[in-house]
Amino acid sequence: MSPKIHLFLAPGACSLAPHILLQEIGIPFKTTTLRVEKRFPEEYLQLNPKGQVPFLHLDSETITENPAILTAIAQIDPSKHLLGKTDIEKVRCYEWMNWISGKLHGQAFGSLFRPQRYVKDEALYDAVRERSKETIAECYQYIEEKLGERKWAVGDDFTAADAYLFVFYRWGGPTGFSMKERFPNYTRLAEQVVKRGAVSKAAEEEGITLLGNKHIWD
Ligand SMILES: N[C@@H](CCC(=O)N[C@@H](CS)C(=O)NCC(=O)O)C(=O)O
Repeated sequence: MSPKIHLFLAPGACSLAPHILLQEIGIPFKTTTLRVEKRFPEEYLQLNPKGQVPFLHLDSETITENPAILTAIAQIDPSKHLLGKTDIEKVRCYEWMNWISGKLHGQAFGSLFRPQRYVKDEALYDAVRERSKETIAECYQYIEEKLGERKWAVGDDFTAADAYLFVFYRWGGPTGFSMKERFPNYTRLAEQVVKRGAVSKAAEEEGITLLGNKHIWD
């Protein structure tokens, strides 16, 4: 019997990665769209006290944190190999997901969009944002070099790591980075990702453009 699945997301947010994975699996699921750009809606705090999207209801479980959510979704249909095909590919997938969640999202973009997490004094926000841009550039360069000539981030096929990397590729243009010119390997990966039917479906449902600059909220 299929599990009962309900994803809480915000358009174009990091929740796009689990949304893509659910579409890849192709079993029925429900979504609820929340707006989080200003403040996470208070009435949903009882469902996720962390006050963030994504969170996933999987039968009677509530799951938070992208690497955990992506894992839970991938486990629903192991035949899709969304965490890779071999043990070492799985390890590499976790290596990507943890780094994306902690460094690229939490630290780099987190300090750009929400400098108040890092300093109390509003007068210092711009200085924090400036440093964030440098950290984002360093992260993008790391991705660029780590990808090299590879078609996909892990192994020889699409995995959760690609969906998750794609989210932050989308955020690059609107943040002021010339993604195509500066990061051709990352661009190649993003262009592969957008060709997938599952990705178009997720984007259509969220009302976002895939490589445009609408909706990049953190
Ligand atoms: N560590 C969390 C981060 C989730 C996160 O930062 N979500 C953003 C959207 S991309 C959010 O809900 N921001 C609202 C807020 O922090 O108030 C994860 O990986 O799932």
